[in-house]
Amino acid sequence: MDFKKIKGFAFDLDGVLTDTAKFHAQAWQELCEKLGIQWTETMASGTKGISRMDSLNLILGEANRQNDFTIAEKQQMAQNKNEYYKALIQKLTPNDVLPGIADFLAELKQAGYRIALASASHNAPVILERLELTSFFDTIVNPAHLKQGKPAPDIYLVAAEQMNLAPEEVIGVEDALSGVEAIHSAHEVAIGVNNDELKTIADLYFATTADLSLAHIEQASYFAK
Ligand code: B16
Ligand code: MG
Repeated sequence: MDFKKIKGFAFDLDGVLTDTAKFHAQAWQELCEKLGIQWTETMASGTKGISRMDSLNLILGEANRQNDFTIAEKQQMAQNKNEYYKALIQKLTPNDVLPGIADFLAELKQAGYRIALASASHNAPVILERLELTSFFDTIVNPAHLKQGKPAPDIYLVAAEQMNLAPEEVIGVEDALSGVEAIHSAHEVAIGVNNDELKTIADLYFATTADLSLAHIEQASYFAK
């Protein structure tokens, strides 16, 4: 990768800016209990980064219950899960921002990089507000306007477009496999964080968000493919 080409960063939210995965999991588990479905590790990792309805379909598929419900029933179930989730994220405060993220965003802003949010979550604007991070972002992609969710490239292509940049000028930062796949399909550079699975898949990998800095990224970029 050519670090000098980079002019903007697109951030995933859940798992990168804050750890809302635990709240998503808690809300899905609440729904699963009502349906008599056992929550599994495959469900926990598979639902990361993908949309609410794709997550529900994955859970029902894993439990062999994919043909048990009508579309209207599934919509109601997804809505119920979101109500549980919305109650849980009310508890978020700036203390829930993951280590190093606020400093890294400030460094990017100071250095003149454009910053976009590329989260599949419809709750992202509320979460950014609760974390007091909204002012760092030049633009937020609205997932409701996308044809396909992650791992399709749409969200990262729109993030580049909204920053007025070519995909090659953008680094995407992700914690989920589906997200890194989306970044790569969009022909952007992928930084993986917080998920060992991404070590060999992302272009650059940092075990913790505390290590994210322009100096570290530039240094690591010399060794990247
Ligand atoms: P919502 P990200 C994703 O956010 C989550 O990782 C995923 O678990 C969730 O299903 C999806 O947002 C949709 O969220 O139900 O709030 O619209 O990782 O892309 O920031
Ligand atoms: Mg994520």
